[in-house]
Amino acid sequence: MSTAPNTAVVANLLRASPVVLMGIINVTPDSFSDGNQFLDTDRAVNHAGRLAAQGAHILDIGGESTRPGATPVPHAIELERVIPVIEQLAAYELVVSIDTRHALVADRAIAAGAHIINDVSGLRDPDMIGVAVDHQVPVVIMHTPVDDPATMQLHAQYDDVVGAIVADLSSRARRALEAGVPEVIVDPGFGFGKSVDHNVEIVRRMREIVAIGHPVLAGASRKSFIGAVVGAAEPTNRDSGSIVVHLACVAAGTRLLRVHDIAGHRQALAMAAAIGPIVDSR
Ligand code: HH2
Repeated sequence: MSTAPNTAVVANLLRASPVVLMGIINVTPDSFSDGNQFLDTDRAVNHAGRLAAQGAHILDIGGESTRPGATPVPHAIELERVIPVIEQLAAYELVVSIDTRHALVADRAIAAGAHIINDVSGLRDPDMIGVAVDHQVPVVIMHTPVDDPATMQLHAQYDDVVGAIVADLSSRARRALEAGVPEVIVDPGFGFGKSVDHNVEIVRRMREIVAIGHPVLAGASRKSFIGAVVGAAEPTNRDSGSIVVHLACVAAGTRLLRVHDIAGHRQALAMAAAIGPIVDSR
């Protein structure tokens, strides 16, 4: 099945809502928080439906864990995991993103009904930009110092972490737009080749990433730096810390959040909105 391209899918979501929530569905045996919970297609589809009912605007389907130390998954396995889920979700009016570093997987996922490419490698696969241009789909470009989850924490060394992220995302975004990608979202890549202090500094200086001028996505949900700060070893016990990080990002102008706990984030954002404007657009 293929869908008509909607080149402004993210712009439309951003027009309709001050903050766009992307719900995480990892169809993997080994993701750090929900590994093995949604490896079964029906379970993954049901979870996606639950997140959509709770208010997720985008459902992010991934078939390869990229947690620190993870080993790569063959493309065939990644496809086996994600395609049946995307095909089922395509039957509903849901916006789906494919969380992959691989152009082949992105291409097949879009043909199956996905609308957005979410690439934690920042479009390093030489064919990825071509896939986005051919299908006219938006891309999320995430910062990571190297495209290698197994070793990325060895590269958590920067003179100026935010300066490095801004320079990297700016040039990758420019290249994608010049090649004809219709929409670009940038993401500082919480936890990808960053120490606890780096991640906290990114939150503190989020305005500098917003100032690049593209919509910003933050994906700190349940990550280990939150566990380190709050003393929660179990990822599912990090939702309160995740909400605080994400609200701080939103207050600095971040417009998209990639989260496990959609219901909790909806509640926090509704309360924040009742107090005052939640996205600082200065
Ligand atoms: N983080 C993960 C995966 N995809 N995409 C974006 N844009 N930003 C992120 O920060 C991001 C991402 C890693 O988290 P998760 O999918 O929950 O775990 P795992 O990699 O173990 O599957």
